[in-house]
Amino acid sequence: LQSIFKQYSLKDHKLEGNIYDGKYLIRPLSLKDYDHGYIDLLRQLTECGKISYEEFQERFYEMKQCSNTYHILVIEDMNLNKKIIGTTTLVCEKKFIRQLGVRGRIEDVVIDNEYRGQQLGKLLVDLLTKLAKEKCDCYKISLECKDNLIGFYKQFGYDHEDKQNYLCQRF
Ligand code: 16G
Repeated sequence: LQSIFKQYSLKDHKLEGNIYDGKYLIRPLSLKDYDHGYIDLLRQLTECGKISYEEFQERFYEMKQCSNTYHILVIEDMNLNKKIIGTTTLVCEKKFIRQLGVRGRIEDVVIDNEYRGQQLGKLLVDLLTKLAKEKCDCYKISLECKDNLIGFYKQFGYDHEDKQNYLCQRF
């Protein structure tokens, strides 16, 4: 991922290496982020329950072992004790269909309430969408969102598909 950042150029945003605007560091999730508010940030999206460091570590390594599958980016506030203030995940699901195709999913997009309005979410979603297309060879990419965010995601090319419905069952 580091090399992607270096090559990546955005028309509307500055991204030099993996430093954005001199204030934020954009990089893959690391184990240390447990102590810098990563789980609390996820709580702004949905419930997380109690997660001990050992549990976090176990899940982290489980994901890491699935090569080229979980790409979790975080944004660290370099001026505020490395606090994690944004995250987005790209999951690349391997398939047999579509000539051993890969399907991308954008998941768990969260920007801390206090950091909204700086286009940080846009940066992460744009970056991971391009990564899915250009580097992970996904044949399609999808996401689920609330009504009020449809406009936000449309700017990256996401839209309703006539031939598909989103069905869900909760346990
Ligand atoms: C949103 C998220 C999804 C997340 C879910 C959690 C995006 C684009 N979508 O739909 O990734 O997993 O919320 O809500 O970030 P839940 O706990 O009710 O499933």
